[in-house]
Amino acid sequence: MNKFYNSIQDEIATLKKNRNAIILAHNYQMGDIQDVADFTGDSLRLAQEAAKTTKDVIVFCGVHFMAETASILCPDKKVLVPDLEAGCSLADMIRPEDIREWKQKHPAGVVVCYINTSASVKAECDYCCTSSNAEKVVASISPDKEILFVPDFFLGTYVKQKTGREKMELWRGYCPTHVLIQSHEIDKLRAEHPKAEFLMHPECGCLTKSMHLADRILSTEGMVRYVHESAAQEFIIATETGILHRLQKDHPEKTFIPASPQAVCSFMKMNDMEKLARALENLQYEVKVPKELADRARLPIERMLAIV
Ligand code: CIZ
Repeated sequence: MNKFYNSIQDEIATLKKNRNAIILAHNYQMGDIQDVADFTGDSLRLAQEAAKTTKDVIVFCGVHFMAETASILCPDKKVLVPDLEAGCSLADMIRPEDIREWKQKHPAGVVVCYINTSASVKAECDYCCTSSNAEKVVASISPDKEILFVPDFFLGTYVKQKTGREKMELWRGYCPTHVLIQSHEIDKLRAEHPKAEFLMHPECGCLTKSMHLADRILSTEGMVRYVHESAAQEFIIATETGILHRLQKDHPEKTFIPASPQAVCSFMKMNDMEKLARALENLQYEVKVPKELADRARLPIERMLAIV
């Protein structure tokens, strides 16, 4: 922290004003970052907020593919990330050449990619989706079409089951954080908190075993909305633990129990207040998707937005 400021929060607020910047924080960011952000949300909501902003600079506190999505949707803005190393293991499990290879073998096939993919993978795909709209996106595709769903196997399994789709191939990618959430932990917590509602993210590795137990299978924004409307006082939350800060802040009167306290994404936690301040001070580190790539990657995102 610079000695001219009383606190790092003060420094960030002053630099943000001087830079005419907006701070966007993903639901999995650390609490102090969520608290200084202008908006906290899932990657889609944040990209939409980015697209609407009149500010000159967007500081995206999340992981790299999220900043890329913001850059694709608002090519004229300066999009910054506090730490360039904050990647996504799930997004790294699929490459553009994997999609091209599948398309060569299935020329009439359609590829649906989860938002957790790089811009270069999105550029090869037909539709993009998030965990809140994957079912609708897949359901909108003609049933005679063969689909490849990438990269999350568990979200794909859930969507395949919900849509009853037969010709749907699933890539075997997974989120290393969500696979840490185990069925036996959930069983134990449910026995200890019989009145708690159990909300599960579709990236959970134990989804196939515990799907029937979940009161709702939801994206992080879906969880935020659901808790707001539910009369329940207690919730077991099966996703990355960062979301608990937002849920607790929105509803101090309710109790939120992480399904697994170990479900912490180390990439998400690479951003911190000091790095956020330096991002604003030095306008670092810019994420800019080159125009030709951005134009191709925007297409599957726009198709998704037209459906949901
Ligand atoms: O779309 C997102 O932000 C992710 C990765 C998860 C979620 O459900 O919010």
